[in-house]
Amino acid sequence: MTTPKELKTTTTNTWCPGCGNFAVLNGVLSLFSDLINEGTPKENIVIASGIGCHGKIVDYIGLNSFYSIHGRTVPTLEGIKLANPELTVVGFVGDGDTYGEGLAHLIFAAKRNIDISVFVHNNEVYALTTGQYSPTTAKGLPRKSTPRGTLEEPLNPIALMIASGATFVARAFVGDMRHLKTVLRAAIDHPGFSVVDILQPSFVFNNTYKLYRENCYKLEDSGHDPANYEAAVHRAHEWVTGMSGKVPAGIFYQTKKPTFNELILEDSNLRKEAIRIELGKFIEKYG
Ligand SMILES: Cc1ncc(C[n+]2csc(CCOP(=O)(O)OP(=O)(O)O)c2C)c(N)n1
Ligand SMILES: [Mg+2]
Repeated sequence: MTTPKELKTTTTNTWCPGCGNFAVLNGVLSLFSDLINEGTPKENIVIASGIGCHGKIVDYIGLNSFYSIHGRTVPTLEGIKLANPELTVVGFVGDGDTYGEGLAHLIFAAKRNIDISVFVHNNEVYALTTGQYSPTTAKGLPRKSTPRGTLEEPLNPIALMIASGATFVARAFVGDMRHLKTVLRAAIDHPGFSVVDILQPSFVFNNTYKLYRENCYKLEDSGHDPANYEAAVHRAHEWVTGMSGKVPAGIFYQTKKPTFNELILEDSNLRKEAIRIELGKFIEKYG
């Protein structure tokens, strides 16, 4: 029996008091201990992170981990999964880190449906570097780098991920731990590429706790069917950072497609078979 506490390292935690990252940490410590207790060998879970406040999470979890460079967590996860398909591979990334610096990696991982899970700590700001605007900062919101407000429209990561071919796309809010854990677990259990946009307020640089506590609703309570692509696209456009109104949370879209590892295996088996046939013909002809 492994407890969440046993999976915690003794490293001093340097997140600000009240940071939404604590909820993600506690949620995944509980989730990983569940996986281990259900039979996943501890050494078969591998985690990696990007650069930012979120990235420190790998220091606080006692599992095999890799502290990646800025925006390059997703290719790191892909390499790990390609090298050993037996592993459960999970990444913790930031909105600046992966919706900005490393966005192309995220799109192509979704496109090839590699069986990894990417958890985006979306605090809508560059927190570690003390509050510059990020790809998901609301238009017009003053930030350290944009004191009169950002001029750009925010990115809609949910719509982008569905359009990129992701087979599991969800949103969760750290203010609802039980729901957060359920969504993250469903992402890990999903065979294929899964991405969860986690609304994770930065207590110091972007305190959105009240906003999301008052406005988040659960997709599963609203009759949404995650297997319905058109409905998922519609829900994805219901809300983007800065918009007033209700914020959908839960699984937007889930479907099943062959994973990249399965395709590679099939392709190499087909190639081996083709070589075997050609070799047979050669031996028949020339003895
Ligand atoms: C290549 C590179 N560019 C820029 C930086 C500086 N830098 C460190 S963290 C960060 C932004 C982090 O924002 P986010 O990914 O949202 O993480 P958060 O701190 O909000 O969790 C930046 C720009 C860096 N470390 N490496
Ligand atoms: Mg951030």
